[in-house]
Amino acid sequence: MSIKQNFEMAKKQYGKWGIDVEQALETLKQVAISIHCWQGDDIKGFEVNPSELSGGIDVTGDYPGKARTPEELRQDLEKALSLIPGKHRVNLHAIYAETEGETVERDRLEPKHFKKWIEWAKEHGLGLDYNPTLFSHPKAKDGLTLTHPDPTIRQFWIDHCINSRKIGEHFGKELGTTTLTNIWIPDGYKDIPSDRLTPRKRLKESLDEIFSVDVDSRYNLDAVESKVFGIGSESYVVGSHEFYMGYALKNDKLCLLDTGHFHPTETVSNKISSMLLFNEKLALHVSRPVRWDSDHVVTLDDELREIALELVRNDALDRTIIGLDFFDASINRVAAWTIGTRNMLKSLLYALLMPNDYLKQLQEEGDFTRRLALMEEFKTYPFGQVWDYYCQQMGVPVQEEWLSDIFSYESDVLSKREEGVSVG
Ligand code: RNT
Ligand code: ZN
Repeated sequence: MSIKQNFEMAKKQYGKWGIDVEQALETLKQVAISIHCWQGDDIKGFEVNPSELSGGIDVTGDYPGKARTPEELRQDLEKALSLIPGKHRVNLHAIYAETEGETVERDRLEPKHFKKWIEWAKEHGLGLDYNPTLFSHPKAKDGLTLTHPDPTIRQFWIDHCINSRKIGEHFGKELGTTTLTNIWIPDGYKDIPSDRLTPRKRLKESLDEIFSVDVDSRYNLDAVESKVFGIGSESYVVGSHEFYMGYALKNDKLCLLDTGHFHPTETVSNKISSMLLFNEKLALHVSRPVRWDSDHVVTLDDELREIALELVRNDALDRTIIGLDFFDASINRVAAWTIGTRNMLKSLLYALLMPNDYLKQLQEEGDFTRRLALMEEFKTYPFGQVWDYYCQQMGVPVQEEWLSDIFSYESDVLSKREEGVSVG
């Protein structure tokens, strides 16, 4: 049977439940995922004198072929994007600036250092998102940035965050689509603090200063990303969830929830509805924690589907900025992007093909038997056939066909990178 015939059969099955499959695909088409550029080069960036990765995050593996230059990174992103249905966004970090060999300190970065990224984004119809980089730097060596006791170090990072917001605003203006600029800091302590309050007071003050600079919210939105612990900040993280939830609510900023930044049995899916009751918009870093914030490639697991269901059921796709955040250097990096992003989209399609109104009604009526039975039965409804059809319609490879593209790209492009041509 052809993909189209399979699709027609699937459509009939969903149709029995009043589910409009064509409408679901239309909705899916409108969703832009913010794809993190840092999967392509193990969060190295292109600074003239790069520091080792720090901040309590880690990339493991040494799969050959990582991008060594902005050109290579963009080429790899293009490859991944050609295997993912839809129009998406690319999420940059400050360390991906292009300064043409000149050392530009992070507190001196300007929009012009992202000229090529903007041109590229325009050419490919992509939106851009942005992050100041408050790690992998001599001034972040002791694990403190915006909360450092030394005011000159704090000021350096405050200035960096301010120029980041301006860079975000510039992206938004140039590309005609609002940029999300997200602040994540590693600050915390390995061991039990004797004072939890003072660093948090300082973080509040630093953020107030950063946000006191006017940036047009039509072009740039600000988010703050919390965390529960990191390597070297096991006992205390200044920017905890409660801290940022309070800060964001009071100051009209977005909270960014990273799915790896909570206790292992705490789920982001269960937070979305509460967050959306009190916040106009929400930002996500969809990742996959394995025992800890390990940033594994996103798979189509229960929690991913549950997140997608929350976004769909609560009509929150327009109010949520879905970003990805994983870094795996033990597999082909372009494949990592492809797998993770396709999974994010698959989970949304899965959620769009559920009889969500009826399931809500069953709960209201107290019919928990039917609620459970249907939620389980729908897990094996033919959503894969709808996904295949969608991929075909969108001009990207169907099922695992994309793997052969990846492996030809690996032999034609990625493997050549190891042949000693040293760059940068
Ligand atoms: C770290 C945060 C943060 C980073 C990126 C590189 O724990 O999740 O989002 O992963 O900014
Ligand atoms: Zn994150």
